[in-house]
Amino acid sequence: IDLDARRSIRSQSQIETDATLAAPALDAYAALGGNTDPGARDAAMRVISEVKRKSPSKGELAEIGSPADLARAYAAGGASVISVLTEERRFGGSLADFDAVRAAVDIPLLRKDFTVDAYQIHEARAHGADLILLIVAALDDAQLREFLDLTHALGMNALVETHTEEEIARAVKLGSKIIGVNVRNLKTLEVDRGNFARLAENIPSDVVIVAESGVRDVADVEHYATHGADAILVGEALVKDNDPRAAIERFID
Ligand code: IGP
Repeated sequence: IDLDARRSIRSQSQIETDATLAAPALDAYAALGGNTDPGARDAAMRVISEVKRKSPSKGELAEIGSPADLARAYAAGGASVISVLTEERRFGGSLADFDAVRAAVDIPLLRKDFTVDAYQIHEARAHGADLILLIVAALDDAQLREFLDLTHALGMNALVETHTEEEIARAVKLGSKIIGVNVRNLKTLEVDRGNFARLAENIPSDVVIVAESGVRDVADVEHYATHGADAILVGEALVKDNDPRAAIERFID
């Protein structure tokens, strides 16, 4: 991403100011069923439904005419959080998509992008985000700690994405409250749902566990639920469905 171009349009100090002016962030941890007292948790499955136009592995997924209409269908179906991809080059997303969804629904929103600079965290908050994505594989411990602290200081939560036992150990050590286990291999882009059970075992019970990628149908949801997922993150299957509201209803039934 061209952060220098973004900074020349809206300076670092301006974005920091704008972040403080946004309406307070919603509690995505609670919306996903999280509780610092694990005994007080319910067993319901939560859905993070994603506005996703295209992907590096599949190309164009769906013609999304109105991200706002899609988001309203997601919320009506019972999604707990909506994820909006803002990465432009590979995923065809934008902050304009995010703004349209923010104006349309009042549930917590995930600004889904590759976070590599604190600027993007202030920017997410300035646009009304409640949750941001931090990918452990792309950050060292010092960055991960700095970004988590900033996210929490701005009142938001982070979805901390992992792919391996080592990454989970780092995410836990640094105090992540919401950990995503992405079963899509970063190098081959292949989905291996069988990895989820082994990985999720290593996550403590006060952390919200999100199963990411490859949810096609109710059987996949049940698979992830059986192996400890508190929530699922679903993109492709929902944007391709002509009735995404009904699809989410089936997932959380
Ligand atoms: C959704 P799927 O298979 O339901 O479309 O996957 C989500 O997990 C995927 O979009 C994703 C992603 C990411 C996209 C997971 N981590 C990081 C961009 C960046």
